[in-house]
Amino acid sequence: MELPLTQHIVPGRKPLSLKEYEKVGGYQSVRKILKAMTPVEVQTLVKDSNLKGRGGAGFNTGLKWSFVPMGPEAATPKYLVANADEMEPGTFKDRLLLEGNPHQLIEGMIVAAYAIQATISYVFLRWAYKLAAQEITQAIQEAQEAGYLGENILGSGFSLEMHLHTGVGRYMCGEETALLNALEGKRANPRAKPPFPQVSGLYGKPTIVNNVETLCNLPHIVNNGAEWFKGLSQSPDSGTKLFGVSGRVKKPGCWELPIGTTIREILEEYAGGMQDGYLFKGLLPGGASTDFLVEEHLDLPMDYGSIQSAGSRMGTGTMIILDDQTCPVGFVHNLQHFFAQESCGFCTPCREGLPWVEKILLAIDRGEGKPEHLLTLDFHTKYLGPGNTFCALAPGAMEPLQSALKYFREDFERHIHEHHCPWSKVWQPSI
Ligand code: L3W
Repeated sequence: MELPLTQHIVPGRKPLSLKEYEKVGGYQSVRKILKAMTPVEVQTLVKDSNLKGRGGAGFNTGLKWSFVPMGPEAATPKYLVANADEMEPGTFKDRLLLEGNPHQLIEGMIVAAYAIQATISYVFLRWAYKLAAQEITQAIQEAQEAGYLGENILGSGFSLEMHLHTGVGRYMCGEETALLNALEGKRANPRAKPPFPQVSGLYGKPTIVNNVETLCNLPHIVNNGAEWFKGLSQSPDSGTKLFGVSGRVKKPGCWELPIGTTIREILEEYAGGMQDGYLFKGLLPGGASTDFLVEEHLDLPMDYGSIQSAGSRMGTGTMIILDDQTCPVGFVHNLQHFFAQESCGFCTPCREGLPWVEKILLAIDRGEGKPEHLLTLDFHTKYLGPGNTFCALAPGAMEPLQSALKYFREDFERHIHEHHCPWSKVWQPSI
């Protein structure tokens, strides 16, 4: 099985230098598009490949690009931003790509920028990714010196500048419009959509924000074609995906696998199954802002449609495992603590609702819960759900809560009726 994204990444080894990367075919896609393809042909190729956004939402990448105004009357400059603000709990896939092969990201960014005719690009990097910052800085410099970035790239007439921007460590900046506000030096509140950034983004100009993993797929699609990319997958969604597993499994980690690999295969063959003495209870399939899946879902393929049909989302594809010795109330309380803390405070339901949810969960976890608390939590999963808040943060936060109330309701009830946490003598997540 070909591993396009991670084939040159060796854990613990320094990433390929520019020269080494070129030797294994690096930057060939840039030469190809600049010589032989129009921007719209690149857009069409990527649309045909059915590449979907790997940041969590799964929106068709080529389709998103096609909303950018093209032609001589289009506003300039246009911008491209790589969303490298990876802060979704349990998610560590982009880090692997950033630290492992930064030239692959730069190459993908040149392809994306050419497709939409952007002339200025940014890597918006999570503050804590210090090693990635060093690697990217060096790779940008090497690419610049070799003529892959800057004025008149490889004599094509196409120019692109690239800058590294480091965030200050807020989850909110992963939302594309909050990210753009932060890049402009403003508070990272989300903006109303529409207008979408494709039309009015950074400084009001057409802007594409793509996730790191999404961008890293582009050189391979250009080099090998849309049909090749579709053939990598075991499902109607194309390509491979970085899948991760954290929790009490034998070998937590991150692996590039065909989209459509079953959850069971990822858990048992790659993550080595549950640690001795622990049983599987449930999992969040793609970061913390997705709904729990349970035993009956383990044979589902990890693809956008299959996971959605089970009432959840593939999200970032990095699973968090809940085991039988971890209290589900404490687990969900821990997540709500994170979401409440990371709310930007701009819209009232999110600012006021998330801390209230957190407070109720803490009370239940301490054995101070009341039966009516469960109804208040049920109400909040609707009140903070899609359509009632300004962005996806609070609706995302409600996904693990609503599914925990569905699958583990008896555990919540036991806390309330027994006036203590039944897991209190075993390991508890710390906050
Ligand atoms: C034009 C339309 N463009 C959507 C574009 C939109 C964006 C992309 C996806 O959140 C999710 C969130 C997290 N015309 C369009 C359109 N677009 N409709 O498509 O948009 P959207 O709104 O569906 O999602 P989003 O706001 O980008 C992403 C979830 O991913 N997640 C992970 C998040 C991870 C981080 C991180 O680590 N930094 O944030 C996990 O599940 O909860 O639901 O480009 O412009 N009609």
